[in-house]
Amino acid sequence: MADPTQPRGPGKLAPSLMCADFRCLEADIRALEAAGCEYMHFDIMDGSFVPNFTLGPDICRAVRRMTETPFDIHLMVVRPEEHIARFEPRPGDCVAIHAEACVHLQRTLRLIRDGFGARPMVALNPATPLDVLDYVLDDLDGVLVMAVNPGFAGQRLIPGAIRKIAALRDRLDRSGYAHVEIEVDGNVSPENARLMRDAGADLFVAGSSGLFLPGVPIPEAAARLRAAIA
Ligand code: S6P
Ligand code: MG
Repeated sequence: MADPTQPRGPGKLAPSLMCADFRCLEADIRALEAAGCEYMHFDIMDGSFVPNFTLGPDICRAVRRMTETPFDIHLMVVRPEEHIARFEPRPGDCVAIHAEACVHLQRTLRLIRDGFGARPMVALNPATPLDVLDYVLDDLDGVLVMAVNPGFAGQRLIPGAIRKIAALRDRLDRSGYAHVEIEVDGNVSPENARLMRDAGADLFVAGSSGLFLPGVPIPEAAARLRAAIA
């Protein structure tokens, strides 16, 4: 059980593979491994919950053959409970489901933990209040705070996200849930990552704003992000 009076561990990185260069995906993955990235983040979209399509089970399966790094599977799909098994989650992986997309939230979180041994996370759109978490805190390992509206890379931070992270950290620490991790996704540049870290985030989804930057090698970009979330 984490002690809220003690300093939190260093921030962790979850590279958003949808922003990688698919012409040389394996080379990017090797660079991300060398940079010590703690997870590989997969954005799964269904064209319904969000107006876009991205990665799917085949690419997850292919990446499994390339790396032992745990997966961070972000399901931006309606009725996620019907699709989780297709992504073959393993112990150590995170699986995030959106509170807005899931009628039976508690049951689905239990499925992730008990059915697959993975780490259940609830993802929240920018406008979704924290109260939806009140009765599922025992059933999750983390909360994924969206700093942009889900669906696309390359968007700008919604400033309320920083306040939301701070309010969530405070709420978790004061109610005996200091061990619950806060993940943040969207416009994680080094500058924004520092603000997110100061507000209480633990895990950072790094995409086109912080890690996959034109002309900047992945090791250099990762080092800048690491410095911001230390
Ligand atoms: C967005 C998705 C994210 C993006 C990531 C892109 O709906 O959930 O994981 O891939 O945010 O990063 P950036 O730096 O372009 O915002
Ligand atoms: Mg994502």
